[in-house]
Amino acid sequence: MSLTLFVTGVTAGFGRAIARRFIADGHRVIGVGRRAERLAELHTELGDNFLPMQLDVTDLTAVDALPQTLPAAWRDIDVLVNNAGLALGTAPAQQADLADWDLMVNTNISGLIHVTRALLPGMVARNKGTIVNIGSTAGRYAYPGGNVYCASKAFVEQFSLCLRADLVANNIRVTDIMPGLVGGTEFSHVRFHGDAQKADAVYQNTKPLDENDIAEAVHWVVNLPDHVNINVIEMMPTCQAPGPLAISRQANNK
Ligand code: NDP
Ligand code: 8X3
Repeated sequence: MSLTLFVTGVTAGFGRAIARRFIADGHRVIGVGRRAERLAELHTELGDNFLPMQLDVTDLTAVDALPQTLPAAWRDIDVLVNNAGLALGTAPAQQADLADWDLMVNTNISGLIHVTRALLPGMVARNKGTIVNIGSTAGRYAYPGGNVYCASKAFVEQFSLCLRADLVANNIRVTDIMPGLVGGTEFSHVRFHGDAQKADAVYQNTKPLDENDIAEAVHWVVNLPDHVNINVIEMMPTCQAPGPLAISRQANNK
């Protein structure tokens, strides 16, 4: 059976790999991103099973209007993948740029919940659907400079679990996939505002996950039998593990 997916953040990284993975299986993907030229390239590559949609998920008016603005033949969404998101900066909280904080909240939280709220009534009416939210290990394991990014991904985990609580009688599945270190995407370039040296240093001497590992996890979750819901997947490369809690050792500690 061919599925219709709505995938945010399809112009790079995980979202693009997810679109490719599902279209290779004969499914249809509505792909959302801000960069028109990337969307056009993907359309050329993937053909008419790919519907490019230039949309900024922080434009909440446009997002809220989705049920009316989607082409009629593409309105019955089977799978929503809330993937669009970003980290900005690693400054400690007392020095962080408030504009960075606001954009992370507006994208990772407000964008995600508005897209969900726009598409959910259709799923409920059809008594069918799967929502995959892309969280992060950052939502569980605090690290210096993670502040609002980590908190936004903690939101994604609890929102996902609460969606399940609301939807338990509606045959709608919800999964939060929380990857750790993933290389090969634009994530760190965005986080360090285009500083390639800082971005590359994140992955130096590691073998991180890549975007296809995440696409494979999404594919697995979606293709399980309807009665199986995976609540959360926390995935890391083998070279990464949760670390010790921070302890400040200073002679004058009180
Ligand atoms: P990339 O930066 O490679 O891709 C992010 C995608 O999101 C792009 O397609 C971008 O497209 C889109 N996007 C960003 N802001 C908006 C917006 N306002 N409206 C619409 N689309 C938007 O990142 P990744 O693929 O690595 O990350 C994808 C998700 O996974 C994010 O939520 C990230 O937080 C999360 N994650 C990433 C990890 C990693 O290590 N890479 C690990 C764990 C989680 P455009 O610029 O064209 O709008
Ligand atoms: C991305 C993983 O550890 O860089 O969500 O925050 S991390």
